[in-house]
Amino acid sequence: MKAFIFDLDGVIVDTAKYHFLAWKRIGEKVGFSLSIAQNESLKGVSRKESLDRILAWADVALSKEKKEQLLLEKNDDYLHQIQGMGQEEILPGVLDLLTFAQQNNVPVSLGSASKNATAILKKLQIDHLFDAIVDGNNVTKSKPNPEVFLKGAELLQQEPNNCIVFEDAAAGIQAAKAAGMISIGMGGAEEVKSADYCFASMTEITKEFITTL
Ligand code: B16
Ligand code: MG
Repeated sequence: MKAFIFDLDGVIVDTAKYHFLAWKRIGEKVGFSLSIAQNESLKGVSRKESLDRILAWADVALSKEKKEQLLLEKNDDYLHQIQGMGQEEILPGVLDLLTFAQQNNVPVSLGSASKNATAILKKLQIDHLFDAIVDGNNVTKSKPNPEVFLKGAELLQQEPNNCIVFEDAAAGIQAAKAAGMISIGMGGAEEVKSADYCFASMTEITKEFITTL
């Protein structure tokens, strides 16, 4: 049986809307209005890299100290928004797939760019369903670099071509492909159509499909 690597934001839980709001407010502080399309391209991208891209779009140069301050403000805003988050926010079909994995001895890793990933998995009460967690705290290169997924495979002691990556972002699909893994694009956005397989929701992924893979 193959191993599963799950992205977090946009695959397990829809935290993308909270990231968007927080980045939009940071953008406004430097006189910039972040569009939905621009936000889409930030999905799966690390916090620091996201700020750099926003500042480049805004054509604004800031000192290192000011950037650090904005990064803290963005994260405080985001954490405040997800404060009350619980199991009810897990996206449909996710618990089923994680349970299927556990019952069938399929190794499971998280492969997320978020530095808040472990705290979020705990809030959702599903951290015990992961054999390995690789997140923004364990990697030096942001998706589309494959580091986050390759580390996940290593921790699970799996060959990359034996791993299936569930991703909702263009940068994540590129990372999965660069890692030599099977990619499954989630959410139905145009940006993930380059994945090996695409599903609007995890409820559409049948056990037969997984077994065939
Ligand atoms: P944080 P993923 C990514 O998570 C998000 O898609 C992206 O919007 C965010 O900037 C990044 O995590 C960093 O998150 O600020 O919490 O460290 O989709 O790779 O799970
Ligand atoms: Mg994501």
